[in-house]
Amino acid sequence: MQIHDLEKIFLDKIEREIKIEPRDWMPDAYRKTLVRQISQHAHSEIVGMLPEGNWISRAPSLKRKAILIAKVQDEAGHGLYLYSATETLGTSREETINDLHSGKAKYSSIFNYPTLTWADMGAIGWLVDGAAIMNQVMLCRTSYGPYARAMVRICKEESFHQRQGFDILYTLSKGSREQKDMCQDAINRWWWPSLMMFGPKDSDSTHSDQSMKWKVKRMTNDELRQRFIDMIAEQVKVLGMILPDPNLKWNESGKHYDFGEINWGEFWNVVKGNGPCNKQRIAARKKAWEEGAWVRDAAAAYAEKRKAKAQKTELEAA
Ligand code: BYC
Repeated sequence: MQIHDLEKIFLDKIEREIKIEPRDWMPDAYRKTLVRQISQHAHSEIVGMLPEGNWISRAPSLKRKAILIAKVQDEAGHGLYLYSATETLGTSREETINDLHSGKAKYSSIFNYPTLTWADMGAIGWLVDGAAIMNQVMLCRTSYGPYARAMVRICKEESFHQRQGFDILYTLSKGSREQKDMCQDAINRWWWPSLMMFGPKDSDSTHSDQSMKWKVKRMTNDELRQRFIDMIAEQVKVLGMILPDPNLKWNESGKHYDFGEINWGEFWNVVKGNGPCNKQRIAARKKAWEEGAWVRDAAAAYAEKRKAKAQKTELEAA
């Protein structure tokens, strides 16, 4: 079959909302954009375990500790589904992880900020997971089958994450003066970085146009960001707290909240590796990878042994 026939079949599937599966023909650029996005998403989940892992030993009660451990474990699971989805595109796990360690692959800017108080666990759950869900709900309908299916499962767990974050902040917001201040301080620090999670403005987004045509993305960065702001601007009222944006205002004619200018200089600085915790995060991941080498070796040796045993049994039976 000619390449243009294959491309026609591919585009026809996209048009008719038929998922593209690993064995299907796909344009190289589509494969490349998926490897880039899915692997970066996987890295975000794995690096995202670090800021919260920082508070497991300091959670204020046994119940909060158990919940936080479960959440961080869920994130490890999300990373693994997504690394597997990347592998279906013909990229090995080692390659993907090397790209993270070498700085070639990105991960979400948000995880380069420090977690200074317990209230940050609440703000991460409510705002960071909230932003992640807003983005990931649309990704449940992405055109690549393995990514879409991973997203369905991830979204279910993320909803629980967001609720637990809100619950932490709600408790603090009803507490002592000091607890209320801690809650407001965490919201102040996490609000703007959460808005940056959606990526650059549409006019500065490199990949959006093509990704929208291929239905990899179903909504643009700005559309999702606006939806998130409209949702959070209402929820913050329940906490009796405020969002740190003097320009946040309901726009009656547009039926949305107007908001202030995002500091894009800060965003690109963090993306380029100069955020408060970039170096620390990559160093922690490299250390974990090196210290986990014996586990990977042992698992590979065990798998090899089982395979040899299965082959022997098969030969004996034949
Ligand atoms: N941070 O053309 P654009 C979670 C990069 S974790 C860093 O708009 P695209 C959780 C972008 O990669 C959930 N880099 O890109 C875990 C591109 O550079 P490259 C994380 C960013 O791909 C633990 C350039 O800027 N979610 O839930 O069309 C605890 C131009 O951007 C960022 C995902 O990963 C950023 N924020 O759109 C709690 C969702 N934004 O690649 C929670 C999957 C942009 O050309 N990803 N860049 O070098 C996506 O949906 C899309 O990739 C994005 C960006 C919307 C993020």
